[in-house]
Amino acid sequence: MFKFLKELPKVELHAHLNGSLNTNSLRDLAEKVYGNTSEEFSQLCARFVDFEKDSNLDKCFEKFAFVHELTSTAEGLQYATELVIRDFANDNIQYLELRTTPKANNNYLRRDYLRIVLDTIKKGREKYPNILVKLLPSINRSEPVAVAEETVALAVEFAKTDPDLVVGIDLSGNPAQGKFTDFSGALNLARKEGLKLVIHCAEIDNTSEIKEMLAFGMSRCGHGTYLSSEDIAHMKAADIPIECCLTSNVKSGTVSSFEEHHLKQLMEADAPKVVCTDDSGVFDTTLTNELLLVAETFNLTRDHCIDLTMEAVKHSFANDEERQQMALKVEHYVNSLKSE
Ligand code: 6MZ
Repeated sequence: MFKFLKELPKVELHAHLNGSLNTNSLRDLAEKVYGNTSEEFSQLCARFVDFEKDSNLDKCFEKFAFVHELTSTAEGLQYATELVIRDFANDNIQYLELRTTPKANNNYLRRDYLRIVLDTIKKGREKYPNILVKLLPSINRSEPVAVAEETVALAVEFAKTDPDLVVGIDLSGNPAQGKFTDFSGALNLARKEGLKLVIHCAEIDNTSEIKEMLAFGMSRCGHGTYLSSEDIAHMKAADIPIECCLTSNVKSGTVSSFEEHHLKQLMEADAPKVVCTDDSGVFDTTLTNELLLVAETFNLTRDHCIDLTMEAVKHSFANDEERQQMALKVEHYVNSLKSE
């Protein structure tokens, strides 16, 4: 099963740039930023190992802050983007929707941040021709609304020049912080301008916010851990897929075990769902591993895994032609196995 899943041309729809740097890539990056003999480099490596011990949602956010230090220069950000694309390409991801929160510091403005990431994605097309990458700028709900407004304005502007590359807006960040309704104005503007919305919804138990988010609407739902059966029926009727990230949810403590993951409920209800990594670096996983985990936990066959991949093709923000190409790649792969 591992070989079958590894070689399957997969589709990743929920991946945060700074969360997708695995330990090796972080080492490569730290070496590039600080040089491997510097004191900073040894200190960074020691801190990283420390994060592995035990984990909860707050610890994950500390880990993001740590990774952000390494991508706080233009060179670091550019190299990180390249490494992330490389790692997804090596896992045979044929299509990747990457999300990232534009940041501003002494080295770059939010506009520069997006430009660097977009340029690196474009340059990566030559080096990694088998992976098609799109970008969704993220709003961090723990930052001020003015930052969200700036992010939306930039996303709209960049989408005008690169409509096939900047395809949507993500709302993420620590779900225990910030208030959804504060961001609905900015999100609405993005939607009016034709951007798709992916919203981290029901990652933690917050009934009133879940109601607000579902009433507001979205193209895809991040996590959906605490959706009720009625909410799931609503998602099914509205054809809104739930992006399921098993390792992330279990390691960050929002789901108690793989067996109890809500993906089971979604499959039983025949509700739309996609399997994703979330933060493959922070949670030390890959999409191959996630699909294997799903297959082993819920006794899925190869055909089920293909169906899950085709569901991801359907719910991607690729255009019709790109989706057709993606489906064809999966079909060719399946046919090549039959003739073996
Ligand atoms: C909510 C998350 C997340 O944007 O710096 N992020 N937000 N829930 C999660 N589940 C664990 N995982 C990642 O990537 C890292 C940022 O993505 C969001 C957080 O805002 C985190 O700081 P970027 O590339």
